[in-house]
Amino acid sequence: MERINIGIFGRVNSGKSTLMNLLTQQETSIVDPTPGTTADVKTTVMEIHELGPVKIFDTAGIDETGILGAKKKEKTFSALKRSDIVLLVINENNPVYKNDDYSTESEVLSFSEKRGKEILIVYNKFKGFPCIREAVSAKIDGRNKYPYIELELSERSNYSKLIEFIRKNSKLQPAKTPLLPDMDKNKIVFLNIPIDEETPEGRFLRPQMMIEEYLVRRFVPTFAYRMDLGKARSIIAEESAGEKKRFDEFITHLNRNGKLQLLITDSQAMDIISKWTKDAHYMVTTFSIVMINFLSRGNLELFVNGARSFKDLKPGDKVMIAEGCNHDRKAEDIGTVQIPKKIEAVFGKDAVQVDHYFGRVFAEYEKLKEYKLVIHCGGCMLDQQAIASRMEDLIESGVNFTNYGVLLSYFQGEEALNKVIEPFGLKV
Ligand SMILES: Nc1nc2c(ncn2[C@@H]2O[C@H](COP(=O)(O)OP(=O)(O)OP(=O)(O)O)[C@@H](O)[C@H]2O)c(=O)[nH]1
Ligand code: SF4
Ligand SMILES: [Mg+2]
Repeated sequence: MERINIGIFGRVNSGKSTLMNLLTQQETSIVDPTPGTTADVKTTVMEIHELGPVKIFDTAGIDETGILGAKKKEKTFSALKRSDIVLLVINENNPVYKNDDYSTESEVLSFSEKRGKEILIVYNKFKGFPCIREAVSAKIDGRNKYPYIELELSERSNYSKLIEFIRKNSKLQPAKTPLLPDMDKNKIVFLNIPIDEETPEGRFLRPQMMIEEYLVRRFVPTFAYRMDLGKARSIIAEESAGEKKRFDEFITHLNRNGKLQLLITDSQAMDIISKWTKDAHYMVTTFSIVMINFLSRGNLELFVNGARSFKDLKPGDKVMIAEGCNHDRKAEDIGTVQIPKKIEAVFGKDAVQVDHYFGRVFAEYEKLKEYKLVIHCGGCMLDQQAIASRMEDLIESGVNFTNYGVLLSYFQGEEALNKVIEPFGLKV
């Protein structure tokens, strides 16, 4: 689901968690006078009637020092990168603020500006203390650029004022990137789902479910097919011929009167699909390409350019393979087996170093520069903001990036690559 991400930032004890609880109207985060109570990013998703579906991050104060402070800060900045709206909380009654250099606030503001975030300032008004908002705001926002509100955050009845403040000052709407280009309701989309050993029983994988639901919801008929990849790749001619015959018969049957409009395959079957659909008049693409185009908000072209830079790799270069989740890995896993094998076949054993990053944690910003190419999965377990944050880090670091589906198609030649990006109006 496409949501707006709202991140809460500021110094320790400024009232960030109190703000989280005011927004969610419950004890989502622990609130305590001990500085540094929130150590990790606390995430919650909810529907705010006036704003729609949102994801909210409560973060650790970024003014904490020491090794632990640095670790917390890194997590906080990772949430900042994924936020659409930045709520900067300032405890306007904190006497420390009077003679401060405001480096904490400046750091949040300048980074947020650089990354194009919407910035809103929340002055937390602790009852009974003298207010120094004007003095503070003159220093951090002299030109009154950012919308601000003064509120006692621990007062639950301030909920409506806070929501109204966000709603009034935010121009954001959840992005509406179509998952697929317009499809004809009277023609079929063929879904090739090989179901390998890694596929959990009882459900399809997220991209497969999302695409099937998206099409059926729009009255576009789908045909789900399980290709036996073992047989299709078999060195026993009869076995592969038998599997091809089964595939061809279904395709011919479905494609009577040109009724087949698109075939979407699992990326790992691209070696077979590109051969077996060479002369096809219907379009072909992969689940992972559909996903990365959607998650990158239509920026598939950047991933195509990255795939084409594969040929420029040289011995001694480093490549990163990044996946958005941790899953059980079996024999023919794309990230740990298929792609590293191909790299070895092209550049020689140990010539190009391959590192892996799995899960929500992406490589530290400083480390990214070491890589010549980042190869990312479909990213179905991540949201658009997480993909955007990774892409921005990579673009700033000057590192090329591509995606499983795009690269595996590129390995089949330029013609195969053109074929899978054609549905998105691209051509190399
Ligand atoms: N009276 C009053 N107390 C508040 C208000 N906001 C926060 N506090 C108190 O200030 C203390 C810190 O609040 P938190 O919300 O935990 O602050 P935080 O920014 O999340 O702090 P860390 O997680 O340590 O970074 C708690 O004791 C809160 O009860 C307020 O509006 N009025
Ligand atoms: S996040 Fe990546 S590795 Fe995990 S299931 Fe989705 S596409 Fe596969
Ligand atoms: Mg907190």
